[in-house]
Amino acid sequence: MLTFFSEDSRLRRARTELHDGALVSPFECPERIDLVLRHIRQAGFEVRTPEAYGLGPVHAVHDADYVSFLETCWPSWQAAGHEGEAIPNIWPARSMRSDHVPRSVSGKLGYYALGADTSLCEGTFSAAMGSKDAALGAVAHTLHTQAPSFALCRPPGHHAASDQFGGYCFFNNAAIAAQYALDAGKRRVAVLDVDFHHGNGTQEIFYTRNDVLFASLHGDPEVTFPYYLGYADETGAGEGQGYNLNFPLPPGTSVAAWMQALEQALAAIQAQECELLIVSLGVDIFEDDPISAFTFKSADFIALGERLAQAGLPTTFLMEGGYAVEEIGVNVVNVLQGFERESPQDR
Ligand code: OKP
Ligand code: ZN
Repeated sequence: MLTFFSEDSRLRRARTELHDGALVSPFECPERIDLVLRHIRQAGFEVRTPEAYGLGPVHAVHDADYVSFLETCWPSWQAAGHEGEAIPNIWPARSMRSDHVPRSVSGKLGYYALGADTSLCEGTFSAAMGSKDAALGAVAHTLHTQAPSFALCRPPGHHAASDQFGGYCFFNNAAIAAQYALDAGKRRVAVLDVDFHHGNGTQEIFYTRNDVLFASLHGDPEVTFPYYLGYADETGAGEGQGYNLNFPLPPGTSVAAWMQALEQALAAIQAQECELLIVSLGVDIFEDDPISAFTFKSADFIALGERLAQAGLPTTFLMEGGYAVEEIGVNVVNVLQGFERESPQDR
């Protein structure tokens, strides 16, 4: 499967993640790229560098002030004389005002952050630009050829909301790609999010719209990050009513139960006449993922790819989570090869 990847994705090399009360080396590290690329190359997939699409497609789904903040945060943080990486530690929580963006970089940081797990550092903005370019290159390829494509996006995107970063995400690659497809003439796009964590950002961006159907299978937010979104009763609002589908599942959910939820998600995608399928492909549903709690074995990812192909839609896969264990490469390629094997033109 044709793969899109920008070397700029390597430019983010954060040293710190606030995890379980300690500053640790981030789970979302550039080595993840090599783990996946090695298996992509072994599978014989061509890897293509995307063109630079600039900020136009970013502004189509993200707030302009948020985008400027991401671009200027690191130099401002350094100019303020701070020694560590930029980590928010105060937010406009419920008891305070959220209608005013403070002038100070520390105040802006909390305003534009979802949490404290994601440090901003040198190269973060450039890496986020490369990541969304990969997504755009892949979706443009699928739009032009109907052929499936894979974007090795890094950093991931699905937690990034219209004006907030966090959960290792800055630009919402899936939302940017979906909007690009709509702007290119598609009438309705499905975003299917199979990452272990709920795609709160993608949900937020499209919550009141019916031109993007968002369906997500994920760890129950009662006990799983991001905790404050991803419940089953979030079904969309206004014109978007019925176009948001959450399948929260308990930690330890069997692959069989997970595949049953997938059947329901795919049935909705089929019923709503979606013209393109964007898969937010997190392989952190793997049994040995260090920060997740589902039970996929490597072979199960082949079955996932096969089932997605049976939906019969032009499909773009975007990399989301899946952390530094050797198997992330195998698991990604298993999905893509399962998909190719089951695709109509190959039958
Ligand atoms: C990003 B993606 C560990 C708790 C969770 C954030 C998880 C972000 C996952 N300290 N931290 O959805 O894979
Ligand atoms: Zn995840």
